[in-house]
Amino acid sequence: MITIKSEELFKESEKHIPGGVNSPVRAGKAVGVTPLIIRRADKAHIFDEDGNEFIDFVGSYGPMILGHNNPIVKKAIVEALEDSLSFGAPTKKELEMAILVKELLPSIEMLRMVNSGTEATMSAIRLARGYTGRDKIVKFSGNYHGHGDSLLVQAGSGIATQGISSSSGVPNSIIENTLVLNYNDTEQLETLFKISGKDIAAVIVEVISGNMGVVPGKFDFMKRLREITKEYGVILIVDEVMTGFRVNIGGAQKLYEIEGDLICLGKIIGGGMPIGAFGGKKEIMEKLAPVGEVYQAGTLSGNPIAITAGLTTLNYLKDNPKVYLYLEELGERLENGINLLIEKYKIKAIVNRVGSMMTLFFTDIRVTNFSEAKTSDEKVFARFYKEMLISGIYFPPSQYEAFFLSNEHTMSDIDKTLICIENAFKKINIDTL
Ligand code: KE4
Repeated sequence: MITIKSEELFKESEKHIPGGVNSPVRAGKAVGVTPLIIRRADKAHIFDEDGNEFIDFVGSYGPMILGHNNPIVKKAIVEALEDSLSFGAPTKKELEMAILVKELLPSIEMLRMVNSGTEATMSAIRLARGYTGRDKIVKFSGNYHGHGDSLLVQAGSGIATQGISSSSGVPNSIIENTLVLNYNDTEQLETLFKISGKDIAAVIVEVISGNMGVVPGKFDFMKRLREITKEYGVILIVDEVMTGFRVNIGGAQKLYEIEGDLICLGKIIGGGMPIGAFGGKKEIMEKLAPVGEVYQAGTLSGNPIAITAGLTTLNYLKDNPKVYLYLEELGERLENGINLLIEKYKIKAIVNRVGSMMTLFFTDIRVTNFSEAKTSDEKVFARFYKEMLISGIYFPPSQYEAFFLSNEHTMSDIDKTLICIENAFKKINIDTL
């Protein structure tokens, strides 16, 4: 694989952009690979500046559920461009988006658009604190909710990859109000609430985690979390930035039949354009300026072009429910194929999957929380990652990220991927002999 142009361009980028990237996980530090400079993508394939072609399982870390270059989304954006890019004023499209999201996610009575998942979670935390008058928040180790100060504690995703337990630059006065529990640990949850329940403003949770790798929430844990937050008047913030419209048109809330008080959205809601959103109960949301006294704002919030991309994507998913059946078929084929290969080559690895998001952990124990995820052999993952890249398979460059499938992946893409995985397992086996 020739990567001359990528190497030259990345070397230059490192002089002008910290680490050469605009988001740390892309730097590939955890796998020891110089990032490829991507030129374009189409359907389920991505192409770098040297013309190498890959089957794409990153999908921009979630948004590209309809695949790249979707003609319907593209046409809608081109038409919207005729009316200019941004006004800084209310538009009909924002209203359409709010009504559609409320229809798809009944737990949302009112919605506020922002420009990223981080803005959504950061704003939801501030709103919960403003509504309850309490300061403490609870998150779970391995859950990542973006880079808002209160939430950069024992986070997953890029933090897990970087091995940073919390970021520098965040004052202790902020962190001391953030309590961290083990994911899926009901006993610890009960104990904390007995001691501090009445001081907690909010619990924020990924009902299906995607940022320590894919780790589904246990049903009884999530049910108890919803009950105990209600008992203590604590706002339950369900972070569906990754799972919203991904695992089901109704998100993880639908699969788990629980309703958060506030819900955070991102990724798919923007269809590939920068969008986040948060919403929930009317009585809470109306605490937001200009109605209430919790301030939150954004120059490009509800940007008409971004909304067009998101609205077109969500309407397509709503009108074509068979997309989720197809994504399940693809995911099942890939998961079953990998499990057969793990068995055949006696590889220390397990697969966690929910629908079209999945992770191959190089460990031989069940992964139900962050400490179990961290038993994975990151060196073997790095070896696996490199072998797959050389074979034309583009996975996220971290053991603690999810692979994503799209409506444009084909069964032959899956079968080709499984052949590449088999070759990688053979080489890993030789290494570990
Ligand atoms: P953004 O600010 O990156 O749009 O969203 C933050 C966020 C919030 N909540 C959840 C559950 C998320 O997964 C994310 C962002 N996810 C990571 C991928 N694990 C984004 C990739 C990156 O940081 O480059």
